[in-house]
Amino acid sequence: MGIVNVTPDSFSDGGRFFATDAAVGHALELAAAGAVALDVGGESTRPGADPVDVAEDLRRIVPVIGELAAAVGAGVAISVDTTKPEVARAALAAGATIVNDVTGGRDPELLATVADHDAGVVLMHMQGEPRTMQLAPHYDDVVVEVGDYLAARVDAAVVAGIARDAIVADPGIGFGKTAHHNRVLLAHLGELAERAGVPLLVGVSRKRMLVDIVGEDLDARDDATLATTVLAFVQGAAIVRVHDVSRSVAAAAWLDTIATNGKEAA
Ligand code: PMM
Repeated sequence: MGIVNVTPDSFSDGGRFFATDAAVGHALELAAAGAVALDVGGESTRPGADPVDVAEDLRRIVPVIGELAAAVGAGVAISVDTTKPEVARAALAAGATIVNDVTGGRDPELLATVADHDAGVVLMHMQGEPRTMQLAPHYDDVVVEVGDYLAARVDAAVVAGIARDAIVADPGIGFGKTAHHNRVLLAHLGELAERAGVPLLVGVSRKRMLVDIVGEDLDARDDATLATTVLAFVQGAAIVRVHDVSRSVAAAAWLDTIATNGKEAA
């Protein structure tokens, strides 16, 4: 899944893709690089970010989604990164087919909207809310708590009328978690997927946990992202959400070749 942030304050692309044309052009590059989904978001969820009102969010994302829906082939899905039912509804009407909700469908209206449109949904775990989530994250057992939360959210989505095979769960790396929590979750993706009962999506691309290891340099952050892409796939994740799609696609293909050859030789 390629990240298309249509925000002026995105920490990872410095707001360079704020203009519709630039966002569409960037998204099409990600599709050409092998993305199977393009995740379009108009509101930053990074820690401490200010909320964006519905009208501004719609101004940012609807034109981008409309243009992308007309431009990409059937093999590429358009996803909208939102927690707001009104934004989800407009995005689905404009051609998106997936809603990526970082609150895991806490708002029943958002789940009902997804169900109404026969759309897919990504349900992510977050402790607290973006403004305050990094102040004092606490878990007794992060794998059990995140896994059980995701299972409960999947059940709520199914009750709301969303098909189970249209649901993906996400442990929410960096969302109300310390570096230690993030590492424990990444090391237990298989157990998390089992607890959630649906495939997992993982987003680590360019995040703070990597900056803490390799520093701010973008190239180094993309290299470190690649390490987490490989780790995520080895641990059983189904999808990774990344900025640099071509590197992750190449790594996934190499991983596949190496692992397949290894199994055939055994
Ligand atoms: N991370 C961000 C935004 N949306 N959605 C999902 N499902 N998973 C994530 O990890 C996630 C997300 C924040 O990162 P960005 O600002 O680079 O998009």
